[in-house]
Amino acid sequence: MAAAISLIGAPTDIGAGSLGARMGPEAMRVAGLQAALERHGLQVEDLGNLAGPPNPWQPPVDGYRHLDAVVAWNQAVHDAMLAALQRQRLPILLGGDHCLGLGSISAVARHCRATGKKLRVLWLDAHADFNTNSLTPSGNIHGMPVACLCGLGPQALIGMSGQVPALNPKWIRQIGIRSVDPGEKRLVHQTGLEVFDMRYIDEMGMRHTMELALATLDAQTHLHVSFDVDFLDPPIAPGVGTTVPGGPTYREAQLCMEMIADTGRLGSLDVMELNPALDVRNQTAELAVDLIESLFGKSTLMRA
Ligand code: B3U
Ligand code: MN
Ligand code: MN
Repeated sequence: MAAAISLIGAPTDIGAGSLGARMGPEAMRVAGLQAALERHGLQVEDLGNLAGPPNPWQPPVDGYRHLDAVVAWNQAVHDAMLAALQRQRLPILLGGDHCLGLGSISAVARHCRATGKKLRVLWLDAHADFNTNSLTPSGNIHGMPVACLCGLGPQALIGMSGQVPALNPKWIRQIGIRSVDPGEKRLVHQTGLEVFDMRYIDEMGMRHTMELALATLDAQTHLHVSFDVDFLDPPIAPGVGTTVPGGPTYREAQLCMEMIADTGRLGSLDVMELNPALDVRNQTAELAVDLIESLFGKSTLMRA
C-alpha cells in the first residue's frame, strides 16, 4: 500500500524575481490535485496553507533579497514537512518559489538521519540554483537553495537541518539544467555536482538519463523529488517566472516521472515556482497535476 499523502501549501514568492508564485498552491488545488491522486487509490489529506511574512519587494542587502523573511518561510516549511514525515506521511510541498526547497529538504535530511535512511535528491529544474550572495546576478534566494543545502550560504539557512551541510553533494542529481550563471557554473564544477543538463538529455535521451540518476537506489533510500515547474519546455508550461527555452517535452517529462514512480522509493516531493499570474487558463497547473499523477504510478497499464 502506497504511503498516505499530505499536501502542504506555502503561498509565497519571497525568494523569486517576480510576484505570483504565492498563488501556486491554490492553482494546484483548482486543477484538482487531491481528487486526481485519490482516483489512483491514494489517501490524501490537505493541510492547507502555511503562514509567513509578506513580500516587501526590497532590493538585495549583502547579496540577499528578503533574507529574514526567507528564513521565516523556510522554518515554517521545515517544521511542517518534518511533522508530516514523522507521521509516516508522504508530504507534497506546494510552492511557492524554490527557495523553500531548502526548508523542505532540510526536514527530509533531518528525518533520514533520525531513521537511518539514505537520501537521494532529484532536482528537476532549468536552473542549478547553486548561487551564493557573491555570485548571484539578482539576489533572489530561489537561485541559491542547492548551494545552501551543500553548506554554502548564510548560517540561518545552511543550519536548518541541524547539521552542516544538510546534504552531501553526492546525494544530488540535477536534471534538465540549461541556465547557469558564470560564477555559479564554476562552483557547480568545483563541488562535483552530478548534472544531467539538456545537452546530455538531447544526446543520450531521457531514459538513459533517468537510469543513471536513479541508479544505486536501494530499499533503504528515501527519494526526494524537487520539481521546479520551469524544468518543462516553456510552450507547454508558460506559468513560471523564469522560462528558459529548450526544456523537456511532454513525453520526456512523463517518462521522467514514470521512471521515478517505478522505483517505488518516492518519499517526498516539492512542486515549485508555479506562477498563475503568468499562466494561460491554469494549463501549467493542470500539466503539473498530470505529471504528478504519473509520478504516483498513473501509467501502470503494463503492470497488473
Ligand atoms: N540563476 C538566476 C536565475 C534563476 C535561478 N532560479 C530561477 N531563476 N528560477 C538567479 O537569479 O540566481
Ligand atoms: Mn529552481
Ligand atoms: Mn528554475
